[in-house]
Amino acid sequence: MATQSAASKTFEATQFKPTPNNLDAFFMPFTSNKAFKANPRLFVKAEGMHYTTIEGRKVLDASAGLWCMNCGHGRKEISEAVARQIQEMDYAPPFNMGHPASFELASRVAALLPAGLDHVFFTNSGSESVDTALKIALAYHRAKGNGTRQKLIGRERGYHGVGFGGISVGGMVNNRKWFGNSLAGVDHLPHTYNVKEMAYSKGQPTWGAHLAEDLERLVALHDASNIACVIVEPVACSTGVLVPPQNYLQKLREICTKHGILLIFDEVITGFGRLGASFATEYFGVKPDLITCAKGLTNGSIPMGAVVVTKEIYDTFLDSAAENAIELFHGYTYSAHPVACAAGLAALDIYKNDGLFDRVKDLSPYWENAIHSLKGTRHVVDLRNLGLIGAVELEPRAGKPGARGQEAFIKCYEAGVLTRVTGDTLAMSPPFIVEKSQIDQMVSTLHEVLTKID
Ligand code: PXG
Repeated sequence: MATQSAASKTFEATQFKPTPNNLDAFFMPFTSNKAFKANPRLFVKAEGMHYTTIEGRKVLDASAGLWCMNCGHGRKEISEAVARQIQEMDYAPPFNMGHPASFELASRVAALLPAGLDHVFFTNSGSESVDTALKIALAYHRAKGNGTRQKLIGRERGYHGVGFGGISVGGMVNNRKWFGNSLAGVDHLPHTYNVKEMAYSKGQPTWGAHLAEDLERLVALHDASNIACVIVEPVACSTGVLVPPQNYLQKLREICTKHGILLIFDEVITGFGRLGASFATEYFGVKPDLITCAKGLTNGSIPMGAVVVTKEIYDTFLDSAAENAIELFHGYTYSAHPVACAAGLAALDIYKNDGLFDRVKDLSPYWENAIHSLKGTRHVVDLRNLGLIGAVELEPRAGKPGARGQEAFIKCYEAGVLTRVTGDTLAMSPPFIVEKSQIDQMVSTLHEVLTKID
């Protein structure tokens, strides 16, 4: 007893001691904590196309935050909807209970997708969407009496978030190698990038559709009766923007259908207009069985993700469960959080009212030309684009992969443009409200920076 009260006294004392106002305690994600804390970059305000730094400097947002602020920053329609909802009802349990906005948002998301992709499960992030989709794929096959279909197929260089499911099907080595063996029962398709065959392709490369046929090799190896699903990003963004070769996704669809394998499109980035269509499925004319999304769903303002499944998948769960039984043993405390739903509904209104998906379509040719105007710039070895996505691939410094990319990223930020960097690739994905003059500013800043750095 005596030691216990001594311990709780110490705890009380530490609870109320003044906290130092420094950068130490926050263990930052996907960041060099040491480098950042030695030279911090802090944003304090965001409006339209710009961030304001703590020093009061304006920075043009060429990356839509982290590919999520599609409508631009500071949208009053969203902040007002969020404020209204949190005052009206701050939370409602999603298990066994409901609230109207969740049903409305599900219908509105389904309405953006091709007929048949019409049932929506809510999550709180892209990573949760991916793990949810993989679990639905496994449970679907089991509900159909095909419980041996357990193998998950991802792709090299794929990024599917950071859950154990996502890193298992993902194919970026640093995101996997630290964390043990991850899930068993996973295999990977080859990635689709080949600089010799496709450097400087505008839009989709003409070479590479045959790479989808590798799925036949995996079917021959594992047997279709053991394979649950294939998950790919229609455009692999985090790995440095790999645009799918013409006809590649169509081929993948055909092979999946032939073997009864579910096809999952991870549209966490491509969903909600990034390509100039509501989703990549519409843009490419290829219909998967499941779609994961997040980011643009709420314009990045409140964390939220979703998984959309076909009527066939949904009906399978409902038809195979006993009366009054739970059909899917999966869900989150914050699935369909009312405040996130309010943000989602407001974001969908903005996309519609401002015609933002069409704006992306209209701006895409200008964007393509702007990106490709960097051909011949010092250090540039490839340029890639689709919709409002662009990538500038730099030649790595000898023996120091990633160093040139990181320096270019920092110098662009110092020159007033926020890009994204992965290895030696700089990616850009501006909000859809971007003006042509701002696209010019992004490209000229990159040109200047690359001309100056070693
Ligand atoms: N799938 C895809 C295709 C993604 O791009 C996730 C899943 C995971 O989402 P969450 O919400 O759990 O982070 C993503 C996320 C970058 C970058 O700069 C990309 C993402 C996240 C952060 C940075 O490339 N994509």
